[in-house]
Order: sequence, then structure tokens, then C-alpha cells
Amino acid sequence: MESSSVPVYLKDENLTQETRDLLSSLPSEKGWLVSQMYQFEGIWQTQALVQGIVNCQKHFEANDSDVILATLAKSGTTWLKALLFALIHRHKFPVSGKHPLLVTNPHSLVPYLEGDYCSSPEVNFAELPSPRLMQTHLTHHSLPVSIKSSSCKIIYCCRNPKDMFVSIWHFGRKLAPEKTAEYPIETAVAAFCKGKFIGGPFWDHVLEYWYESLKNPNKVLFVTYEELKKQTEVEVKRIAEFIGCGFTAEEEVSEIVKLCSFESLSSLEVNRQGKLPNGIESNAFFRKGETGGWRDTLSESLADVIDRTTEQKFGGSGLKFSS
Ligand code: PAP
Repeated sequence: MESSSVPVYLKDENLTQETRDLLSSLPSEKGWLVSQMYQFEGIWQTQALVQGIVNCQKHFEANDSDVILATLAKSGTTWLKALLFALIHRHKFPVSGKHPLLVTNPHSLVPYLEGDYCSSPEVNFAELPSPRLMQTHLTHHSLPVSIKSSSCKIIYCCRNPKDMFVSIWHFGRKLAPEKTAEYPIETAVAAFCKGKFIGGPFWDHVLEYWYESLKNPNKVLFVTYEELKKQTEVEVKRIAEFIGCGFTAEEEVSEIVKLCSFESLSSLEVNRQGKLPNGIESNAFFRKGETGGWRDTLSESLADVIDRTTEQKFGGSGLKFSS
């Protein structure tokens, strides 16, 4: 990757001596797409993300009215960012008007908590419209204490692991074709199943939020990409209720659903051209936007490897993926 296009969470600048000392005590391995990854609080991270997480855990103060979107990468983050922003601010920004989503990539409207904390311990979210909406890839156990102790709401979205893996695979190849060329898909699947990718293991991440949502349904709402695809309006209404901005009988949910659809967002100039401030091309977040699309990329035997791991890890949890 050219250094200008490297997002801050992949760079190793801004590391404090404290973080350097911490990193030297953590298990570390050569990773896919990153030269080295570190296992911090059970999850594989880049050096910069470890710095971002430490800063965020120390300094982030949640408000009771905050809404936190939690995901693993490639599980519906961009879509949910758009939907939540449009939902929460629908009276301020009616869909019929000059909506911010028509001219701004969803990632620029909803900040990435630990990502923003990578470069500085001082992050100011004060300019965010209220209620504040922020996103994280952190596991539940690594969230800043104030997120758990306040009354803020957490929406967790997960996705079928085969589709999620395939989405990351293509994302990696687009961002760093020369690095991924040396990394066969068989090796990537094996690493994924061992949890060895940035943000992994998949199953631990998902199960933590799943059990939290069962234990504390007013605090954590569990959503899947597949259900959101299948019955978008029903799911969007459920999310709106959960965050306290339910729809009245007269209000239309379909306009928000349409504005945030893959077809609509991916065809906008702002999401087709140019780069985000972090250096990633805006169109890298819009590929196919389908469920079951893994069939184009994974052989049956590789799909089987992921399925067997999923069965083993999710056994007894009540969690299943349809496609
Ligand atoms: P991130 O965590 O890095 O931000 P994220 O948005 O979760 O990524 O994942 C991108 C996936 O969501 C892509 O899936 P694909 O590779 O299987 O195609 C992308 O196409 C899909 N996506 C983006 N926007 C939407 C949307 N509005 N509706 C449905 N899927 C979407």
C-alpha cells in the first residue's frame, strides 16, 4: 500500500512509550495485510489500534443519550451507519431535503471510536449532532467502562461469517493487491478460522454481544445483516424503537430504507469517487451488498471449513446463519 493511502489505524506513528512497552509484552504474529498484529484483550489488532483502544478506554466518556454501533469489519458497518444517522436525525434532515447522506460518505458522518483515538488521546466528539452516534469494532469486554455503565444504547450487527470473510478478502485485495497476491485464499480461510485477522476471532466477538443482548435486551440490540436484507423495514422500525425514536403510524420508513439501500448509496458520486480522510477509496465500502455472495469466491470445501468451525463455536448458543 502507498503510505499516503494507509489509514491511521494501520500506521505505527503516535505510539506512546507506555504502548510500546505494552506491545512488547503481547503475543504477536505476522498478519494478513499488516506486517505485524498483536493480541490485545483476546483480539488481534494493529499497533495503532492498540494505542487507539488504550486511549479510548482511558478518555472516552459516554453520555446516556449516545448510540453506539458495534460491528466486526465487513458486517454491515457502512449500511448501519447510514441507517442510524438517517433515523436519529430524520426530523433535522428530512429525506425529501438536501440530506447529508447524498453528499457525504456514511463513514464521515459517524466517527470510528478507537480509530479516531489512534492518533491522539484528546478526541472531541462535541461537534456531533445530538444524540451522538459513534461506531466501534471493539468486543463488548473491551468497551470503555462508561459505555457499559451509562444508559447509552448499543446496536450490534453481525453477518454470516462466509460472506464477511469474502468481503474482507476482496477489500484486502483491492487495498493491497501486491500483498494479498502472496496470500492464497486457503491460507486466509485457515487464519480466519483460527481467529487470526484484525478484529478476530469472529466467533468470540459475536457471541459476547449475543449473550449480552439476551441478558440485557434494553441495552444491547442484536441485528444481523441477513435479517436486515430480508425485511429491512421491519428491522429498521425495531432499531428505531430500541433507540427511542420509533415511527408514528403516519411516518414512512420506506424513504429512509431507500436512501440507505446499497443501490442508492453506491450510485452516489460521493461514494463512487475520491477517498475518505483516512486514505481509503470511498467505493471500497460498496462491492456487492448481497447475502450468500460467498458462493462466487469460496469453493465448497473452503465453505465447509468455515461452516464446521461455526457449528463448533456456536453450538448451544442458539445462533444460526441461514445462507
Ligand atoms: P467496514 O466495517 O470496513 O466499514 P462494512 O460496511 O461493514 O465495512 O462492510 C462492507 C460490506 O457491506 C460490503 O459487502 P460485500 O463485500 O459483500 O459487497 C458492502 O458491499 C456492503 N454494503 C455497503 N453498503 C451497503 C448497503 N447500503 N446495503 C447493503 N450492503 C452494503
